[in-house]
Amino acid sequence: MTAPLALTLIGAPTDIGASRLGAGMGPDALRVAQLGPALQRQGGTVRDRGNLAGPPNPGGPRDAATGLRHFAEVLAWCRTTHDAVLQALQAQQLPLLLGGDHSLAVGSISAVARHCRATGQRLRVLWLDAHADFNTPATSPSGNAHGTPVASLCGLGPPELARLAGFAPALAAGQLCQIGLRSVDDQEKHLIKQHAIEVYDMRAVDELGMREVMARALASVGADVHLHVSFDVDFLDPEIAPGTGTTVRGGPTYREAQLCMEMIADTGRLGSLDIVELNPALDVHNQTAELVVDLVESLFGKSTLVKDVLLR
Ligand code: 6HN
Ligand code: MN
Ligand code: MN
Ligand code: MN
Repeated sequence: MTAPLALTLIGAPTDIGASRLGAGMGPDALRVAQLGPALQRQGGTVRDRGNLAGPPNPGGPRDAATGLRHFAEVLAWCRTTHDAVLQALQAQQLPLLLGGDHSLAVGSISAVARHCRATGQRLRVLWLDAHADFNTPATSPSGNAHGTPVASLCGLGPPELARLAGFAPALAAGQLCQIGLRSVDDQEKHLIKQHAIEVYDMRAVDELGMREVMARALASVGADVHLHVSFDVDFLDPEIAPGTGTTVRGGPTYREAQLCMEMIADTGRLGSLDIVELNPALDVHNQTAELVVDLVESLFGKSTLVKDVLLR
């Protein structure tokens, strides 16, 4: 890392896109787990701009017009998130979006795509998740917007979300890589195939190992790349990370998750991050938030390697 990192924490306290309530408490759980000081220890300067404001979650069924639950409120949160993330990027800051549920990634990644188009950087998005989040309102089994952000970013579904970057699709399929998937709806599988998304599901992690998966996922990441990581806490195995709304067993272990984060750090190209779907209402003594802070330290270069000391 050449210049010291200037990080901006952006809280988005909402569960607007989820069926279970509680992800809105995610930003404060991360603060309680000392995310800011932990990042500072990695040599960054950290500014916490506090929490964004947005509409409450009205709950209720799908809107007839959009097929999503309370679409207007989802859109309001994504717009506010987009504006805050873009502002941080334009101020040469590295934005860390503290969700909130995963629908917010339409806002953050649309902003990152817009920024990369303006600066001429190549964008690469790593989507760490148990789920593909590739439903459209037409395919969604739930009507929950947190199951649809990847489809929006690929130009599908409600145009207000798909065009948040000012152009659509915000992401070309080749810019996206999904890792850790193990719960993908049938119609999502068809969309993933149709869009030729690069996917390393848990079967791939089992067979290739996390090291080879990450080597492949990061192979194209050179000096001209802005790397965005969208980290859904349910990526992690629920045995170590119970504090999230849609757990699926059989996820990465602690060591696999650490290696994933360390290999991303090694590229030196991390430019923006979402931490989403942390739900303190489902957690035990904030352990999931503490685990996430531990992993994010590795993502920003904390090394436990003895070798690093010996080579210094
Ligand atoms: N997440 N595929 C399911 C749905 O309702 O579309 C679950 C989505 C979970 C989304 O965890 O971000
Ligand atoms: Mn997700
Ligand atoms: Mn998920
Ligand atoms: Mn989830």
